[in-house]
Amino acid sequence: MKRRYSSLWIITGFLALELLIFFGIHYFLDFSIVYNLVISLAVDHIALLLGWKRLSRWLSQKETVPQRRVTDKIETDRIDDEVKTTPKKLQKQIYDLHNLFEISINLTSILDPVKLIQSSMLLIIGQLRIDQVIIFLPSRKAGNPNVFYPVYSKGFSKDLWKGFYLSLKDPVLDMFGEKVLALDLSSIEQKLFNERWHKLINNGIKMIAPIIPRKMVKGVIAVGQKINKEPFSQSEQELFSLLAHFISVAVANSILYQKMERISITDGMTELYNYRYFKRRLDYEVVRASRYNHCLSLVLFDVDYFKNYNDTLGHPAGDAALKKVAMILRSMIRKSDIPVRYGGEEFCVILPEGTTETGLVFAERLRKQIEAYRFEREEVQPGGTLTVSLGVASFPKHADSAQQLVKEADAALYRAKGLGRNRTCLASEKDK
Ligand code: GH3
Ligand code: MG
Ligand code: MG
Repeated sequence: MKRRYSSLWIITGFLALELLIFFGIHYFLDFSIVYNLVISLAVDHIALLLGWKRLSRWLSQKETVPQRRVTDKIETDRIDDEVKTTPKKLQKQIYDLHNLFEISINLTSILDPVKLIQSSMLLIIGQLRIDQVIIFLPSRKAGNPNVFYPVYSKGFSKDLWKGFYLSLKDPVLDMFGEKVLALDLSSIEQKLFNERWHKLINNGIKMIAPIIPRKMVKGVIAVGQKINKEPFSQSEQELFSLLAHFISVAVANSILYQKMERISITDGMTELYNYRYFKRRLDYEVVRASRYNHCLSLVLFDVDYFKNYNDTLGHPAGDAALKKVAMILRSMIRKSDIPVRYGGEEFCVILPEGTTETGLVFAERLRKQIEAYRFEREEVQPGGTLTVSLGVASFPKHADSAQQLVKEADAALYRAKGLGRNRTCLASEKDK
């Protein structure tokens, strides 16, 4: 019954088609295909109506010429379309890959952390076409590596993020895991947001990505909406993940470089600057003092009878005493002063812009401080206490070069030793 009705529909359609062709509508459509298709369906139905089941079965199994023409046309159109669009798509993909390759090379070549952060943020702004970005990193001042403070922000009023921070314990940051993947804040469960996240969202933040230098979240990049206000697409979210990954690698690179640089200029035992750095820095400070007509003071000192302390109490006790001397020295200097382990049990301090008087005053204060400090079993020392002898020389009063300044301070120290130790001697002008 159903079949009969559908056959009636086909015949009606066939007649309607004839009418359309008659009235010239074929001008607008490719009627040859439609016409042939309808004929084939009509033949199929007429065969069924007449009980020619074998013919009907054969017809339904076999793709008829008009049907093949339709599928062929669709396929040809698809191939045509692909031929037209594929080179453009490939060109864009090659361009994007080249672009990303350059970004990665440029970022990893920046070793200065401040420049790296600035370049990273400009990169994010440019690539994602946004105008709001914040980067959160641990603050060395705060001393907690698991709390991130905004170190760079763009597109916000100046004081908006003052006192703001994100904690690694935060459940939202917990979602990052070990992989650098950007998160769309709209896809995160509302109940995970505390008031800090509400502040971020209310100020336009849409996506966040972690900075993971070595499997540990060491910072967060947060971005606002796109300039054209459209939502981020899946590929833009992936791009953000990729950029955050590059930034993470560059940050790891820069941290490693900083560490290597610090190690290369630091004495491992006392954590004061080493002799290599001292030489370089003294040359620089002397040139600077000479250019700006400043003074510069150098204090050189040596532990008295240290061989005795070492031999009596053993090398580890000697090491511990040297560390204590370094600690006392560090506690007494200003930020601009340069404390150095000159070698063995000898130390020195460069006091930039220090006059002869400031050098002398500092040396005496240091001597008294060390004398007063209760070192482990210092009673074994000849005078009953562990002491130091010091020599002070200043530029330009006692020397006109870095080399001569060291020589003069050393000569003064030698004099202090000769005069009985535990004292400070000043380089004499006539020695110049
Ligand atoms: P002076 O008062 O003339 O300076 O006598 P001194 O015994 O301090 O001088 P000397 O040069 O005879 O001995 C220095 C000693 O310092 C010898 C060495 O064993 C010890 N020393 C040097 N560097 C280190 C170190 O890193 N650790 C320890 N424990 N001892 C050190
Ligand atoms: Mg000594
Ligand atoms: Mg010595």
